[in-house]
Amino acid sequence: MKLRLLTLATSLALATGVSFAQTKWDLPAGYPATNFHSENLVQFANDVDKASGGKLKITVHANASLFKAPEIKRAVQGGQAQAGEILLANFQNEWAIFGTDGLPFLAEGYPSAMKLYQAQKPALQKKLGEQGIQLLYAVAWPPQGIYSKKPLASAADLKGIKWRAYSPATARIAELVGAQPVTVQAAEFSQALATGVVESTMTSGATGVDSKLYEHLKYYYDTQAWLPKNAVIVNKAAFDALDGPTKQAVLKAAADAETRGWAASQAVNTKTLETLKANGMQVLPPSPALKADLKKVGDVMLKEWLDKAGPEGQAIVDAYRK
Ligand code: PCA
Repeated sequence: MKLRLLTLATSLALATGVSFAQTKWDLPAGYPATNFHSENLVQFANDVDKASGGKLKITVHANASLFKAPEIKRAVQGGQAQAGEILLANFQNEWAIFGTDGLPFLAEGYPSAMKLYQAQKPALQKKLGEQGIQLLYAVAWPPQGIYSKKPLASAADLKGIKWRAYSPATARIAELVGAQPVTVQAAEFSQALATGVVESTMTSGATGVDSKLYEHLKYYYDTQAWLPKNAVIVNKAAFDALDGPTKQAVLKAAADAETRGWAASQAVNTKTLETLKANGMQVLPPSPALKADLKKVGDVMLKEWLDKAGPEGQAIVDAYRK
C-alpha cells in the first residue's frame, strides 16, 4: 500500500512537472517581439527549456516592457533580472570599449563586423566578468544608414535637423554634422517621429521596418556605416547557481543563437530594404560627397575613441586590422 502510494505520488509529480527544482529567469529586451533579435531570444529560451528538460524556464520580455533599454544592463548586474539583452554601444560612456562596434566605418560588412567582435570579445568578457556579468552571445544589427525626409546631397543637408540618436556615438555624429541630437530608444521611436520630436536617424532597415519609418520619411541612404551588436548577458551568480548539465544547455543554446542570429541579421537586411522600397521609400547609395563627409566624421570619432579607450582600445583595433 505504502509503495503504491509512493508510486502514485511520483507519477503525479512527474505529470505536473514538480518532481525537480525549476529555475525561472526573466530576460528583458529592448526591441519589439517581431524583431529578429527578439525572435532569436525566444528560440534560445525554448532551446534551453528543451535541453534542460524543463529545469530552466526563461521568459523573454520584449519591447522594453520590463526595463527600458538603457536600464537592462544595471538590472542584470544587480540581479533584478537574471538575464537580459543590451545594445553594447549604449554603454560607451561607462567604458569606451563597449562602443567599439558603434564607430562609423571602422568595420564595414558582416565579415569585418565578426572580425571586430572577435577582437573585442576578450576585453568585453573580462570587463563584464568584473561587473558580475557573463556574456552569453552577441549578434550584429544590419548595417546602419541614414533616414531622412529630404534628399541628402552631402552632410551639409543635415544641418539643424532633429536627429534621433540611440547611443552616445549616434549623438556625436549629429553634433559633428551640425544636426540636433535627441536620444530616443527604439521602443519610443514611432511616437517621437509621429509627434515631430525627430525627423531623421541613422539605423538599420530592420528598425526602419519595426518602427514603420516609411510612414514619415522618404529617403534611406544605405551608407553601411557600422554594425552595432546586441549582447545577451546573464547575472553571474544566477548562472553559477545552475547545475552542470543546465549550464551546458545554456551555453550550447547561446552558441547556436549566436550563429543563427548573424545569419538572420543578413537575411533581414536584404528583406527589410525591400520592405522599405515596397512602402514607397527611396533606398539609395550615398553620394560620393555624403560618403566622404561621413568618413571624415568616422575619422574624428575613431581618434576621440582611441584617446578614451587607451592602449586596450588600440590593441583591439590592431588585432582587428591584422
Ligand atoms: N536598431 C537599433 C540599434 C541599431 C539598429 O539597427 C535602434 O535603432 O535603436
